[in-house]
Amino acid sequence: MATDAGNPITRFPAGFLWGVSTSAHQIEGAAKEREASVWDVFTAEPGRVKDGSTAAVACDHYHRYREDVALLAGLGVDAYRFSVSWPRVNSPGGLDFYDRLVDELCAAGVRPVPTLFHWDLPASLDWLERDTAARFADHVSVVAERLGDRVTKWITLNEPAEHTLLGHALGAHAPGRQLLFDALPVAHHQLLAHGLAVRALRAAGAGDIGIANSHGPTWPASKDPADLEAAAFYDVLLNRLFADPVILGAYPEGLGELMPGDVQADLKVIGEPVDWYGINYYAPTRVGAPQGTEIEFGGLTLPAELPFSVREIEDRPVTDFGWPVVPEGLTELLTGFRDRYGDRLPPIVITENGCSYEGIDDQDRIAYLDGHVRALHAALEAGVDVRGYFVWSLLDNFEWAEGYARRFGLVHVDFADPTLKRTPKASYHWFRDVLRAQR
Ligand code: GBH
Repeated sequence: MATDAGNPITRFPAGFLWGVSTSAHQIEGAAKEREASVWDVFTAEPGRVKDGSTAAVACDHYHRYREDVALLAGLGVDAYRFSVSWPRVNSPGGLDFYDRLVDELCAAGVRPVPTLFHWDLPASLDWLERDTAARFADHVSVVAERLGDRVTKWITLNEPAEHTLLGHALGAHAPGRQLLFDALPVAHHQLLAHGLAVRALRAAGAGDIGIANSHGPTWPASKDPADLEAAAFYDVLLNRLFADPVILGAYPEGLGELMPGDVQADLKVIGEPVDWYGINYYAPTRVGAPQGTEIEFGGLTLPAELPFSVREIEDRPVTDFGWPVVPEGLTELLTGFRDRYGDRLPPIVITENGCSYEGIDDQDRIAYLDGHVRALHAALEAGVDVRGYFVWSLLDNFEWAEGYARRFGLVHVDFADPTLKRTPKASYHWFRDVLRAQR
């Protein structure tokens, strides 16, 4: 792949927040020391996770967090985005773990940025139930009360879009439901949970609040009206359905009517102002008119009855996951957000960006990240207010339905080794040098 790697990356504004991200279920392990989540239940069902693995041990971060914080300190990041496991917080001693982690981070000079929900819902709860949103607000208050003296930057939810789509519409993720459009209440209840969490955090005096939403440009398969219409619909479902209510306090036209409850009243909660808006970016999606057949795509089976079809993006390198590498898609996405939301758009933080490749000398990951950091700078130059960038991920980890087969880490984890040996990859050293040059 052609890259500018080698030429230094332009300076970002002073105070720009550089970080890396992880999530609890994907790294912590110590599953016996907490309640079960929907992911434990799902993983136990045969055939759900491709390599048959579980996250019972994962990176054993729960016991090895000191070593991982040392890796963060060595990397020189400003901030670390991790998630707080709700089932762990519900369990005796669970909050103590996050208390220790936050202390360790603060001592290392790394700013803690917790996500309060990253897909590991307590197994006793269900996003089809409206009450789950209220339960979430209670969880948030408990965590904020305990950590709020040291944590000043918070993320409510991770990617309610993917949790709705993969978990409840297509059944590829926990809890494994295939409701297609009947999954829409799951989106609404998570968005309501977000709004209630913002209120709970404000009530606790917590500082800087955002969300981490999954977004990417939708590229129509052609200029044919049927393709344009299908692509516009996909864009509404994956992008606007989750951005509009948070940023504008409104659903895209036609969708509010499909949601449960007193939607207008709920939108007042959902549209509670945030301090910043987090975007997880991986790749654009090429979308065309339905083709009347099932589609195998990116490890998913998309049913024939969907009103769109997802197509390959050709002429692009792909990661080991098969996702196309399109750095300028990030610039396009961000300028598109600025154009769509204008003055209503809060400052943006890229809360995830990364790729899966094998190997410790991971030059392909360096090329991917280098291209995306440059594309981010191009968005800044185009006038988009971007305040931070987090790489997914610090460690190789449990990649959901793919198990341990996909490696996103800057640090390699040897899952065959009982000590789960961590080895910084070439990309770790590359990112450390990028950060040093920014100081
Ligand atoms: C995130 O989800 C999650 O927050 C994180 O937990 C996870 O480990 C990480 O990403 C890596 O997967 O086939 O080119 O159209 C990302 C959700 C859904 C983003 C699929 C990319 C399709 C890419 N992803 N999507 S493509």
